[in-house]
Amino acid sequence: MNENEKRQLDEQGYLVLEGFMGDALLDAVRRRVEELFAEEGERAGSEFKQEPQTRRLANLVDGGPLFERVIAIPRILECVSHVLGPELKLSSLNARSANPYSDWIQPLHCDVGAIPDEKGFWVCNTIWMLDDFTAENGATRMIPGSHRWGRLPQEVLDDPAAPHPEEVLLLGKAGTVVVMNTHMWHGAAANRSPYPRRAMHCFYCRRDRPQQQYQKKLLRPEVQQRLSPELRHLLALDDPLNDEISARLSGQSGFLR
Ligand SMILES: O=C(O)CCC(=O)C(=O)O
Repeated sequence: MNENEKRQLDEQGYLVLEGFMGDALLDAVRRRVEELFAEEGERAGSEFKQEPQTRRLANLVDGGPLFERVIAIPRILECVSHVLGPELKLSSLNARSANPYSDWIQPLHCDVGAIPDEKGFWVCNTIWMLDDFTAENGATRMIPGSHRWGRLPQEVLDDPAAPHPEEVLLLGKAGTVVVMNTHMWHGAAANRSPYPRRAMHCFYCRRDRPQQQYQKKLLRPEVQQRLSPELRHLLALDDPLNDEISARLSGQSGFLR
């Protein structure tokens, strides 16, 4: 990372990497995500979370070797570790597609309701644009700098779905990846266009905090068996601390809600 990138992430809370995915990766992720939406049908995302007028997929590391590559890209991990420090792990890998002509506005939130603690930041998401993000199609709204406020939007705002005076829309071309300190207030806007607006969310957290999706419970044994030591570490598959905190908090479902 160069100094400008570090400053942008520190001060604004997000960093835009234009064209990061390249055509081949973008095509492959789009194709696999649509296959999984088709396979899972009505129940897509239901094991974790369903949202009005939105298609969702959860537990994507289980969705094919492509995703095992995505979670471990060094340039992305470098940016994420700038936020979290070197002791990080995958929290979850999801996809989200806002339906055409929807009026659903996702309330401003911080991921997993996280407030920075005495050690600092502990959540960092990356948003992978699978379609262009435009002013019409439900781009992510963000409040730059709010990762430093130490408050959750639902504690402070009368209506977290209402327009915010400091909001900025995250616009960009398909293939862009945005590294986002998700203590920063954010939420998807309404998609008023005729097309779906798709994104993949590759979400990381500090190792001393629970995973949003307890990978050891959720990944099929045959997937776990083929993973390299580096991936096992990133997914915290052999980590007693993770077993203690993630297993305890997510219970039988494996999902922290
Ligand atoms: O897809 C987006 O624009 C953001 C979604 C988001 O923040 C979430 O689902 O928690």
